[in-house]
Amino acid sequence: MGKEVWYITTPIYYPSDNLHVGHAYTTVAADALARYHRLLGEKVLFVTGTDEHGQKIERKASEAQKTPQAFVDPIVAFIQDPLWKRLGISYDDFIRTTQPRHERVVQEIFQRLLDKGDIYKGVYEGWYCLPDESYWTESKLVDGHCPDCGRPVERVRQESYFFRLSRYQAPLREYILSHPDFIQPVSRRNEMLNFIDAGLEDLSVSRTGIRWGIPVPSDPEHVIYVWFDALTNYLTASGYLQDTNRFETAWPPNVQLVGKEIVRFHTVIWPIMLMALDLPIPERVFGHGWLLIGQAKMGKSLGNAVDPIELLDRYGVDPVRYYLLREVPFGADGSYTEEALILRTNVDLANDLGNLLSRTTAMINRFLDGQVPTLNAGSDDRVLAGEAAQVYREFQEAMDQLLISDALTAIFRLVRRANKYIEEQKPWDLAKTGQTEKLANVLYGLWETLRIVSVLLTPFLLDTPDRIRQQLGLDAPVTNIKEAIFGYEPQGLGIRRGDALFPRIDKAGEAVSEESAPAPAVVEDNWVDIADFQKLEFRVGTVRAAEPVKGADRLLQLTVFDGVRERTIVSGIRQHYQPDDLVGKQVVLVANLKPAKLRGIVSEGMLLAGSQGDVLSVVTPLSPLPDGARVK
Ligand code: ME8
Repeated sequence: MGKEVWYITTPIYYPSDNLHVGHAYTTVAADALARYHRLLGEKVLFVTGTDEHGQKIERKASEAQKTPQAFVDPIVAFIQDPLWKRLGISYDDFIRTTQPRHERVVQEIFQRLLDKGDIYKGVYEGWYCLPDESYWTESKLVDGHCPDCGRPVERVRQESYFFRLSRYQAPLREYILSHPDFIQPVSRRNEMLNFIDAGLEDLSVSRTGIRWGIPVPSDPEHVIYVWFDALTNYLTASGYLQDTNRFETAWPPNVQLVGKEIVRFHTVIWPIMLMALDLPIPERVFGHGWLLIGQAKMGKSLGNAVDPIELLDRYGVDPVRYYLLREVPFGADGSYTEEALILRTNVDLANDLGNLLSRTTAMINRFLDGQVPTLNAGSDDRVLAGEAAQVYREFQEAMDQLLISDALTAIFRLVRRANKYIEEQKPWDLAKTGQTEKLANVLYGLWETLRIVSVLLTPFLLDTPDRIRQQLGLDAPVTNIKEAIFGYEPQGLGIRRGDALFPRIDKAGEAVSEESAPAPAVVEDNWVDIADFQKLEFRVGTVRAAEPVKGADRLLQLTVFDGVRERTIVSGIRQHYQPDDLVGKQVVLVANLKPAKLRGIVSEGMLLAGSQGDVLSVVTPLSPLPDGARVK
């Protein structure tokens, strides 16, 4: 027996509150990697779960006047279903640190290290950061606050058990240097080496005075430190001390995904625990970046957390998964915005991918009676075959390095190449001029590209690959990544055109129905000539008077001086401005708009204003300009 299972973990999350999009980010990424490895034909163990002990949960529960267990149970149930269920998280095991299987393992490990002398009893005097559940010495504090999160720390002085980190400082350093893949990305590796070189002090691994945790077996007044408890979850879930077969085939983890703020726990304390237990150390700990709202980390404590369930309700699971996996290069910090999610969905999924499918199936219907052509051996057109082969290589390289966003970028490059190929080959001309053999080859290439894309997208998206395959006339779901090789022979298959793959989403987050959707066209269709733009005359003017239009609760009547004369302009901004707000302000007007009668008043022009959803703002020059100045 040996290692034959590909083992991947996420952090186990604190069920102190509902989880947010930041937690979904790590978990969806781990899920995509797990699905990818299953498609490689590997056995996979994908573990996620919840970290339920500790003082923070104890306090929250008491605020809610519940026992800690009664407090966390519904939160954990919600994480499993609907949260992870709807996001399609294909975990093989969900570990809770309150499960008896885990408590046994934590106690056993603690006792072993105590027996071995790696844990000893002493007195702890120092500082504790409650939100991070981490200990700090005076010298590490920054202005008296936690050096990690900047929040206030609490003074602690008590009898405590200590874990002899200091004994392992040199071996850990040596291990990190001789295993360049252990800590990724490289920047975090350097950070950790610096941290270690500053000196490792023995770590307090027990607390008295709190009850919500796993007791030290030989001294139950002491509760085991929550991070010692939490890190052990990876051992418990692999079957350590319980299921030898499971453990020996799975250990050590191939990839442990964590957010960058907990890399230190996972690359200092954790490997030292394993060294002390004589166990192999994980292959890779990957510390990814943060999703930010503006400049700040999205998080529970800052009150800027975005609820993933709301996004799922609004956009559906595949756009949400796609956005999380594609938007930010894995490793770096990145801004989260809903606008970017909408843009990704509209541009990549609805426009590029959706159009390729709809154009390809429409042309096979029209020109070949819906019969999927087979590959003509005589064809020397290798354009799409070559691009597909290149993309497949890049995709695999990227996935092996956990560069998930790069893998998706490669796939969508293939999609865009195929769209461009349609423009180059002009199948409609080939049909018109009777070049049937060439036409069949071109349409085969497009069909085959879409089939390959459906294979490559399988780790990332849930039902989209099958929906593509359905329209292509394929019934079987993807089972192996090797299916992404160009040259499939579609014997006797027929196209089954269906709905648009992704409806476009308008700015308010509503799916735009097909009928009212602007033609999902290439961007160039929206371009205007400079000559067209110059036909419009924008000028600066000053509002001299403003009053409501009687009987129209949206309209204001404005008198605007345009540098030459006063004009009357009727504008639909009454719900956003009081008349007095506008008097004396400069505005930009469309000066050559044909006058029109509104509610019996002749309006001689129009004001520029921007709006989105419920907000509206009239456009004004940043610094004053002479009235009549042209805006262009
Ligand atoms: O730290 N951007 O749990 P936790 C990206 N229980 N990822 C984010 C994020 C953001 N804004 N916010 C959270 C704990 N995450 C411990 C872990 S493991 C043995 C114990 C993700 O509930 C990211 O993976 O605070 C981060 O490391 C984790 O959630 C923290 O979750």
